[in-house]
Amino acid sequence: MSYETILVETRDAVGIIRLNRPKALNALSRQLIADLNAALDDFEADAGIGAIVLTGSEKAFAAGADIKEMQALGYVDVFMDDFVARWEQLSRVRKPVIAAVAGFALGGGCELALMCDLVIAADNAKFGQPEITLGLMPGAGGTQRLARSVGKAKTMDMVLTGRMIDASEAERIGLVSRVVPTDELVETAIAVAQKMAGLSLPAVMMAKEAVNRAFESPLADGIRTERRLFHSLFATEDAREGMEAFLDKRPAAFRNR
Ligand code: CO8
Repeated sequence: MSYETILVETRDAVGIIRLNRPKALNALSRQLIADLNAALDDFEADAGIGAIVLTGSEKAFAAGADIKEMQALGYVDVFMDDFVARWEQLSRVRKPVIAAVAGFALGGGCELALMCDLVIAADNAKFGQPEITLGLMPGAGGTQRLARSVGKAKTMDMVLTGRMIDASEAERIGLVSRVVPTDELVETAIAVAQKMAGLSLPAVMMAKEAVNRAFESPLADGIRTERRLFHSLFATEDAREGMEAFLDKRPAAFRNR
């Protein structure tokens, strides 16, 4: 399937989505979000895909919502259309999604990265929530996911001033998992995704669900969810195989991946 604003490919069991509006630094237009959602749906439904990588170009992961499109909108337009809701589809994907971020990840671009399960950054990456400089504020989780991810001090600093942070600061504050040289970014992200895709998919999906509960529920509820999911994995053939393989000192051959 080909799209107007993204490039899609698969590498073994990994689905790769590359945002591709180079002239607008991958600004997140209505069309781009529609294309992204369609590609995510396809990978989610494809039993052969175990993990997804979302990336952009070396210059920009995404420079935010498309300001040219937004500029034409009034309150009733954005309220009735609720276009932010469509962006949230990424946060509902059940398979693991890795953001591979080089260049600018600003505004909605930073928020999109925050919806992914882990962010791998190139050493030239820059993260920011500059909406305040437009007379706006973050609208796709930038005040919420960012605060839960890096805490109040850095979130207020970024959201109230629009200050961009570089990759090393982003790693220091826990916004990104790893920083790698720019020319190794996509291959590193694909290798991490391949590692995940080689494991038991139900276990990976349940582990993702459990970690995400930590951001949505009180501790006791999160622990209970974790316990129930942990118990349920004992019903899978993959868990039998994983434990047996360890004791046999051989690699596990998971079937549900
Ligand atoms: N929207 C539309 N076009 C953009 C955007 C954008 N966000 N960012 C860059 N572009 C375009 C520029 O207009 C320019 O186009 P043209 O060549 O036609 O003039 C082209 O991309 C290249 O940009 P620059 O010439 O500005 O490149 P520089 O290298 O000089 O600067 C920057 C790069 C610093 C990234 C600069 O482009 C910039 O500041 N961009 C805007 C960043 C921004 O403010 N982002 C936040 C947008 S608001 C937002 O994301 C709200 C999300 C809330 C959720 C909403 C849900 C829908």
